[in-house]
Amino acid sequence: MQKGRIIKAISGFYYIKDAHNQIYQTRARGVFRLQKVTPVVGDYVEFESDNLEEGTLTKVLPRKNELSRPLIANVDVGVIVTSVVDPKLSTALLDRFLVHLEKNHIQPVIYISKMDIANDHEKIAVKDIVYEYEKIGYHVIAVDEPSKEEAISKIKNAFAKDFNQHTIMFMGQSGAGKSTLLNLLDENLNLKTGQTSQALGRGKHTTRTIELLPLLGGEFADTPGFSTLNFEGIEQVELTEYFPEMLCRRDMCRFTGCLHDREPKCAIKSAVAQNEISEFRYQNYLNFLDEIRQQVKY
Ligand SMILES: Nc1nc2c(ncn2[C@@H]2O[C@H](COP(=O)(O)OP(=O)(O)O)[C@@H](O)[C@H]2O)c(=O)[nH]1
Ligand SMILES: [Mg+2]
Ligand SMILES: [Zn+2]
Repeated sequence: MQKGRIIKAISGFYYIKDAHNQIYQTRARGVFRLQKVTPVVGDYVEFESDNLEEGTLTKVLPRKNELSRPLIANVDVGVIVTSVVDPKLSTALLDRFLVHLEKNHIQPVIYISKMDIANDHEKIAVKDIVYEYEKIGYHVIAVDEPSKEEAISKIKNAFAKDFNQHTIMFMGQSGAGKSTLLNLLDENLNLKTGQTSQALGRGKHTTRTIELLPLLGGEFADTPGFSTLNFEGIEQVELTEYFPEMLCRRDMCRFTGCLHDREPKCAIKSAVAQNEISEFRYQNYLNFLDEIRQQVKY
């Protein structure tokens, strides 16, 4: 029995990479159909093979997480790419991505692009935002260096620890700079930039297969993730868990199950009043809560 990880899946074949970076072509044993487990890219698996072309995938090991669009398992880190300008930075969108990452136990990293074309006013606004997210405990990367070489080396260093031995997904609005960032991190990737087609991948059925590729000591999925960004499957009471600065204060609310909305003696609302929780994060939270309420009506 051998162990490895599925890095690619095409028409019934699973490509498994072992600890020595050897890639085996395998097929899944029929037993999977009975067990209702469909192996996906990112799965850690057991397999049997005496050559590189005709292996048998025998077992899928337990998953840490599992995303449906794109179909991938065991993602550790989610890099949210958001530009200062063009498109303008929106904390509402950023928080939406953060909620989805938190829900799936994926460690977020926030990368702010296009610092080089921001004016002084915009740069100051970004500093405030960076401060707020760092206060929560998030890793934020916003590099503002006049020289391109220095900027690149700073960005690589900033990411190094997040990437080491990890599986990374990139997400963010179309045009935010995902492909540009990936090209900076690995010039051999040569991804096309300025393409608007992939957007969030929403709706469009794409036949493109996902593949895990090496990047700075980790692996990344070449399809920037999260197509659906609504709050389907998230309950109102659950939302607090995805705002770390609220989660750690929740037990101090007067009522269990407090939604921090109209309830009295709410620790979250006091923290907002005392500037310990930022007003804009709380507003985004309330808007998301409202959206979840509307969803329930269906
Ligand atoms: N000046 C500047 N332009 C950028 C930066 N990042 C991306 N762009 C430009 O923004 C556009 C969209 O970038 P792209 O990487 O294709 O975004 P994606 O849709 O998220 O993959 C392209 O024209 C890029 O050249 C940046 O940090 N600085
Ligand atoms: Mg792109
Ligand atoms: Zn409360």
